[in-house]
Amino acid sequence: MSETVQDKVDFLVIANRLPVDRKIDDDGNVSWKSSPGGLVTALEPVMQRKGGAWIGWHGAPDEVVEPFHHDGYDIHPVPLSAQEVEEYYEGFSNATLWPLYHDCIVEPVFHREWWDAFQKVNKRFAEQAARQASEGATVWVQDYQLNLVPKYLRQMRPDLRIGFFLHIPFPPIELYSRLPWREELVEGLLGADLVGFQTPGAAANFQRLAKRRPGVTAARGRAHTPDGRTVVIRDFPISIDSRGFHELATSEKVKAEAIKLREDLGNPGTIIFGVDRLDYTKGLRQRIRAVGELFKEGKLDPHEVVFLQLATPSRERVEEYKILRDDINLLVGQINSKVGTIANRALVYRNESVPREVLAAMYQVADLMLVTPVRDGMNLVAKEYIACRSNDDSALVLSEFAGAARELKQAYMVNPYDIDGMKATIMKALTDSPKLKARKMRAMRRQVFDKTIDVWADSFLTELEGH
Ligand code: GDG
Repeated sequence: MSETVQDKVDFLVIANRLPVDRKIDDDGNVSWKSSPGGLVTALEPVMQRKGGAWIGWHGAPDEVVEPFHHDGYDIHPVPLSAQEVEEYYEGFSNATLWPLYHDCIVEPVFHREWWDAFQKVNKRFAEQAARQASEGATVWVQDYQLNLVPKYLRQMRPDLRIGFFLHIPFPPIELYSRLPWREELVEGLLGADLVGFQTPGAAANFQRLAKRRPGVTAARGRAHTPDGRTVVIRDFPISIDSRGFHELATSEKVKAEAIKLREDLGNPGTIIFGVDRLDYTKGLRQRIRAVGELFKEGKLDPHEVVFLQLATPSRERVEEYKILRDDINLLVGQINSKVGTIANRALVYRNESVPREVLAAMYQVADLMLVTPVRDGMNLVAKEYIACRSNDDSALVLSEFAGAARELKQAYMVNPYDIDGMKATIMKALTDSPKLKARKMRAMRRQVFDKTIDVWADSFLTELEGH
């Protein structure tokens, strides 16, 4: 396979971010390392097989980076100015679409300048793809930041096969209709041949909207457009590299890390664990309140039980995320001042990102995993926990509002808005018989090892290429 950047390729992925991070060593040499993540793991072999290219932003504003070849495929960095990062990414993507698509948990902000930037940047991504795609190539567009790319790309290159996958939920029509640019965004997705969602409910919401467009008919997962095309609308629940996670979690390095972690936590009898990006969709306020109350009421003994919550910093320049960070700090402080012991804290809160090995060790030591989003497209953390566990005496508490709830049916389900219900379910999950817990874990493990990330990628691409 060629080591230089190819002129045209048959397979392209377009995502807001590139799958690589820049590393600069002490002598100033620059290299690019694959950023570990489910999507990259799933798509790397596909691109190597097809000779593909990945189009995305490299992460530094106001900088043009030349295309380069990386690990068997081409990388085409798309430049963004600092103002575009603010308006297209932090603004329209993360303060308009993100809250709107997550059921308006916080008020979406609508700014016309952000919309202008969103269109401009989406056009730039589409132009880059149009230049790089060979005749009849397959292009796979990822996520809400690039909602308009399918339509732009179709206009530029009608010969292409275009797929789009939305990683987050798609809201009901009543909420979606607030968006001043609702027609344009639906048209944007209808430029694709295949539009994939995490759940059938999200696909149905989109189909209902598509049907409202003039000249469009839509039923049973197919929309027919006025220009004579058929757009397939379907769910493709995303997953993880289950075997990869399992191997990592059972490696000697991670086992040693787990022993150290348990010691650092004071060797408690029970460890309850949560890990999320610090995002208001993840139900952190409700979860911390519920566990805090259980400590205060004496149902959980702080000498015996530790609740470890890792919250990875995220979108720190967006207003709602600053508010959330302050709220959580306050809540954690209040709880620990009431129930922490001199020897240890009941609630160990870490607002940082940790290496994968450390995260795997945390999954390893967690007797109970709390995944309680108020809305989530899928939630990979729930699946990672299951994949990392070899010990059956563990339990997963899962929000019914995570896409993962459709697949991990044996989890202890909660409505995160119902604090009392969540407290009761946490106690049940801690005290149920080992036999029952083992049965649940085994059923979920089968699910997670059957439906892996490569099954997801293959089923999407098979559907797209058969279009
Ligand atoms: C979006 C959708 C959908 C977290 N902290 C650390 C760390 N992580 C990793 C986890 C997991 C990933 O980040 C988070 O994935 P989620 O699925 O839980 O959530 P989002 O980031 O909101 O993802 C979601 C997903 O897209 C895929 O389609 O499931 O619904 O919102 O992989 O392990 N990884 C490391 N250190 C950390 O501190 N190494």
